[in-house]
Amino acid sequence: MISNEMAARLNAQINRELFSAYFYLGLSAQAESSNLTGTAAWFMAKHGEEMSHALKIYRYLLDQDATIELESVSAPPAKTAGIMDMFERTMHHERSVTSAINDLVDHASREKDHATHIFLQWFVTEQIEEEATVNDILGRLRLFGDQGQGLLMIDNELAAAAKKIGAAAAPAA
Ligand code: OFO
Repeated sequence: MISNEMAARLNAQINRELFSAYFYLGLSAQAESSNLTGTAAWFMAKHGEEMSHALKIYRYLLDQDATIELESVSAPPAKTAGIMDMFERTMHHERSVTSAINDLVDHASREKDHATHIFLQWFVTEQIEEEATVNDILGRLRLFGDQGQGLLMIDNELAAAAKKIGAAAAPAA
């Protein structure tokens, strides 16, 4: 059993994860419309990951006998100005999620809620990995360029990375 306050904060995080999924779905659509099929696949894989994050918290709340409160999900941002803008927005977004996760961990500590504190460690680690990945993509875009051959190479790399995300997310046979 967790406190009502902790449950409310985790419900708000479900909403943030659902927004993240929506955010990536929007970017996937924009990338596909620009013929960046690898980038579109990568954002679609991220969409799936974020849905799984929302469901992880959903499951935790139910296991803790807390109430699920689903709120409306905000619209994703308007059209971006190309691949660099997409990943800059992604970086900004992931940093804001990291900050929200850190606030949740702080609150679990204040409440001495050890179960939630342990549960959230997975999200802390996930955010480190996500920020590092996006930082790497941005670095490669700056190095090789966001047009022509450089863009084609990065789009191909993102296609391969999307397959790996999909394989990692697939249930074991
Ligand atoms: Fe949910 O992993 Fe980042 O946002």
